[in-house]
Amino acid sequence: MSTPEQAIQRPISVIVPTYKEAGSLPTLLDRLAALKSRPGSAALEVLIVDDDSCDGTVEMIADRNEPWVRLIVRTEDRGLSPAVLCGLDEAQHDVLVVMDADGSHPAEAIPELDRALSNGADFALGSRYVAGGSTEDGWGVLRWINSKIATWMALPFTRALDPMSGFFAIERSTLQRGTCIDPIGYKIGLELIVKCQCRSVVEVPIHFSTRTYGESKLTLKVQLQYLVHIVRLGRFKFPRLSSFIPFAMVGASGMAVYVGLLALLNYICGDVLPVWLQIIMAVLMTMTWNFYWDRRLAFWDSRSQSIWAQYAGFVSVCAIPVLLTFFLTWSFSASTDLPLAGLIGTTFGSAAGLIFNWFGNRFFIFKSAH
Ligand SMILES: Nc1nc2c(ncn2[C@@H]2O[C@H](COP(=O)(O)OP(=O)(O)O)[C@@H](O)[C@H]2O)c(=O)[nH]1
Ligand SMILES: [Mg+2]
Repeated sequence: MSTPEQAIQRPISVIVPTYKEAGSLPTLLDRLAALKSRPGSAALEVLIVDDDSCDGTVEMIADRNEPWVRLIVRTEDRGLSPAVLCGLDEAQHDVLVVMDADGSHPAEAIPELDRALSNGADFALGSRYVAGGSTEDGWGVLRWINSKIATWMALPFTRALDPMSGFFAIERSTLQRGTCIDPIGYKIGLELIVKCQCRSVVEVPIHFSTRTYGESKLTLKVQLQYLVHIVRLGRFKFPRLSSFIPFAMVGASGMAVYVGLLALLNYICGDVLPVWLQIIMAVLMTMTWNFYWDRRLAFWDSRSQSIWAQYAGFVSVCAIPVLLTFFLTWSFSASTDLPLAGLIGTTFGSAAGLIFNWFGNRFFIFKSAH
């Protein structure tokens, strides 16, 4: 935990995104004022970045009339992450701290976060899960599980125990390393750790209090956005793997589609269509299925190119495994049911195609934009 009377060593800008936090803000500002007035403290500015809450926030800040507190009211591009980015942009000092307005984050830990940066960390996190950190009793089990799963999903990007924390500090020079910072979702801290290539992430233990006023804005929609965020971070940090894994998964789904189509075609028109034609129809439809999903999920970064040229290229690259699938299915169909023959055919065809098709498509057809 932070030492109670530690002074602020370097000028710091504290960014506080707010939405309907008029009830919580006075206490936070009092705590920040107490921190600022510690003997020997360097300058502290606070930027309240409010998304036009219309709840008295503007009047309250005006009444307090504290020159070190700046209010920015945003009316467009609302959302937590854009608000934080706006605050980071407007901040005057080189040490930047982001925290919630709701009282969950102890302002008194700010000097400790700054000290971690001074000692060489790229990123300092106020952490609930590092030794010495805690969450207030009464944190529901569901919220705890939710937080743990989210943390687990962030493991490919950071070993930090609490990367979901909205309480963090970063130096401007580190922030400026960030490329393509994408303000989707809630986890701007995780976004900055990845995009600003923060290698040394230090966690400062904090006691995370439950908010006293207002409600959490962590809705189900926000949690779904987190999944999209993780996928995007994966594409940024591990572009090849993020292409190959979906490609393999689409390939596996294609096997099921192929066998299902053969069963369906055989059931509906087995008496009128020759087997070879049923197989060709199933092969073509499966290839189109794979093309559609591969283009969306595996080769997402080259979707600006012509879809028809890509389709033609995809079909040519897949020709050998597709022919293998066709001939195996056809020859086994003489001695067994068509769907089972299809399963044998597609197993060998897909195995042959997995590496060959991926390399062919990745390097010749869907050329990466980066
Ligand atoms: N400017 C802005 N702030 C937001 C928005 N959503 C949440 N916040 C603020 O971001 C901080 C974190 O939100 P909170 O609801 O406490 O999330 P939780 O701590 O995960 O429950 C709080 O200070 C909120 O007021 C938003 O859309 N715009
Ligand atoms: Mg909060």
